[in-house]
This record gives sequence, C-alpha cells and structure tokens, in this order.
Amino acid sequence: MKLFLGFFLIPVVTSCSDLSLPLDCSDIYNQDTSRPSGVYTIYPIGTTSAVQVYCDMESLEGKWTVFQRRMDGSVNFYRPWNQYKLGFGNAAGEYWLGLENVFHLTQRKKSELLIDMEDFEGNKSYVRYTSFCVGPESDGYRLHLTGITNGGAGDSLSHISGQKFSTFDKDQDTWEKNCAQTFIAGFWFSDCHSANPNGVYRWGADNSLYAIGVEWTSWKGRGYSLKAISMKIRPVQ
Ligand SMILES: [Ca+2]
Repeated sequence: MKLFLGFFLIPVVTSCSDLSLPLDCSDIYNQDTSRPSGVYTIYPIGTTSAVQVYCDMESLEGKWTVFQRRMDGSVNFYRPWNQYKLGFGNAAGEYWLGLENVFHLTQRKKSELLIDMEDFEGNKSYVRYTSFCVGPESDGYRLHLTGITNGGAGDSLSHISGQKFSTFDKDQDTWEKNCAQTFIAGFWFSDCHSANPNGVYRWGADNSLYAIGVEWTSWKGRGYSLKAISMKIRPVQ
C-alpha cells in the first residue's frame, strides 16, 4: 500500500513548481531569441514574485536585466529604505527594481554588470564589471564588484565595493555624516561617492549644489548630471 501511494504522490509534488517561469531577461531571451528590448515580466524570487522589468536585448549581445534606469527625470529617486528594498518607478521608463530582487538574482546566478550612460550632447559610454553581487538585507545589501572593462566611462564604482547600501533613513556609509541625505539619493556610499546614479535629475552641467546630480565623475567630472544612465545584469556565460 505504501508503494502504491508513493507512486501517485511523486508526480503531484513535482508539478507544483513551474520551471518555465523566467527568472530574468536571460531566461526571456533563451525562450525566444527573436524577442526585442522592452518590458517583460520576470520572477526573481519564485512564482509569487512577478515584477515588470526592462530587458536590454541589444547592448553587447543583450540578455541584460535592467535594475536601475534614469532617462528623463520623471521619477523621484529620493526615497526611504523600504522603497529601495522593494523597488519603485515604471519599467517602461525610470525605475529601481529593488534590492531584494537584485539580491536574489545575483545569488541565483553568477552575474556581470553593465552601466551605460549618455550626456546631453548625445555622447555615449559604458563600463562593465565581470563580477557583481549584492548580499542579503541582514548584511545591509552589501555590494561586491570586481573586474572592470572600460567602455569610455571609466571606473567610478570599484572603490565602493564592500560597502552597504544607504538611504536617508538608513545610514550605512563610512562618513561621519549622512551621504544619502547630503547627496539626495539612495546608493552604496563610502565617504561618499564618485558616482551618484540615483541622484537628482539636473539636466546637465550645474555646479550650484555640490555633487547631488546624476554624476559619473570619471567620465563627466563633478557638477555634470547625465541625461541617461542604466545599470543592468546578466548571468556570466
Ligand atoms: Ca554616516
């Protein structure tokens, strides 16, 4: 009798997990390699974790899951810890995917990071890191980053590898004051930044307030707020 029951139970148990649900944009691509860049639904933390995301299917062979995107200043990025944890904005425009999602994505698959950006004169550049992961919330969503390939933007990020994430209401930086509050953003700060992708959208050059813009200093220096920047990950091949 025991053997008989076991025979029927096994198929029921295995059918509970639907392996076809895409974890990230790389899965979306692998399901159909003709899919263009755009908004898709992924499931970074399992069947009940559906979230909309922008997939970049073009840059450097595509398959990138975008977790941060600025392009027109339409979304306010000065937000508290809980919003950076869970995500905000609109996948068709500006958004932050959420640290919990990025944590799960980079835990599940070894990932690389691409950051591409554009100034208001139409110039474009990028930088790529061969290893990128974010630790658990219990360790402050600590950033781990190595291996740079410079696509013209230069390295404004390596020095914050090993730092915890900070928001104005959760100061985990190494500065005596509060970087997130001072530079109007949530990000991985040390004391404080060479890059501020989540800073205030300031429409180009503006030195009136120090370093609060969407800056990438190794490309545009201090006081220049980018037109567009996006941060994206994909599994290492
Ligand atoms: Ca501090």
